[in-house]
Amino acid sequence: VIVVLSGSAPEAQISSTIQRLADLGYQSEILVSSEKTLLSATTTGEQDDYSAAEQLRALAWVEDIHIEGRPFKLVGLAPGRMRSKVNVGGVYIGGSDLVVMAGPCTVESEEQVMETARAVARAGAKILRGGAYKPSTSPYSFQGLGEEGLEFLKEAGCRYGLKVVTEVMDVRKVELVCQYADMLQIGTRNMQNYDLLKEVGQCRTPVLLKRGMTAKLEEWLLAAEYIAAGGNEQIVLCERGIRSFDTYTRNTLDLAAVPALRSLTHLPVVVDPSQGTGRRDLVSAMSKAAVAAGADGLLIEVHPHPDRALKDGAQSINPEEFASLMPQLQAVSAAIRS
Ligand SMILES: [Mn+2]
Repeated sequence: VIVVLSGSAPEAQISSTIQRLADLGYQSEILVSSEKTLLSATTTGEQDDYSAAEQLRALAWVEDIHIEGRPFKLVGLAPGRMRSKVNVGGVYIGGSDLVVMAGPCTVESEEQVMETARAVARAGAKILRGGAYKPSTSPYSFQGLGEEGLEFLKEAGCRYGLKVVTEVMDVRKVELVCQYADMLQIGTRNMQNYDLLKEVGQCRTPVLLKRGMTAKLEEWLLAAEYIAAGGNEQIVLCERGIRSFDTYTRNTLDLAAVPALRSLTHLPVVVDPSQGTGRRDLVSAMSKAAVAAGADGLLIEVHPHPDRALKDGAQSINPEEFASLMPQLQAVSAAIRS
């Protein structure tokens, strides 16, 4: 831990900080004493750097605290640690093959799911996506078909040889969703719902953890750490865009996160270009860019009739567009993996 003290900190404040660090189990050393005073604090014990930092922030003269090294004991990339492959019912994410997950934003009807599943399976998708429980900004908006929607997804998956990924929003529904899904999705709004993260940590079903719309990479990885700490290390990270000042696109798709995460974690990373842009005319280009950046897979919204979709039609592509995109994705994948 590096503790930065304000420039004018007198001797008494420096020594009281050193004392406080010692009480917390840290040995410290003064690094620079010209403009600012930096204390480098190390511990040999099991102290949690985050709790120590939290307590040190209470000192008025402490300006900043940097936690060095990798706080992600389980999801962090340690020397010699192999990259994880996540097994979604026999489909491996993080291996040599690009895995495409596709389907409607929302499960609307049995026919809609079947029609989409048939089309995306034929084009080469391996996993069917679709929301049975939908988080909506307004409480009066459509909230999804619930368990009936889960049944349609499972049925479509069985019929067309696709695995199923679907969102779980409620701790009380985790067991139920596990009965239908091959992979549980944690949505952007729930990335920091720690009770839900702990609950899916108790499952043996793989988890697709979307990035919180305002989450830093560190916060995102700590959310993954929660799931892993519960015992479930089958986690795939999904970049889905972050909030920024520009409203031209729905979100700002942070593709730099893909190679950045490569150097921080062994977990596979996939990208959602649909939510990431909010515009169907940008989905194809950003899908290819994501694969070029090293993504292990994609999550793409496909609807048989995007103009009539209940939700996210503006960012959904149709089955024909999806079918013409797939060979291009394979070509990019082959180019960067060669
Ligand atoms: Mn959607």
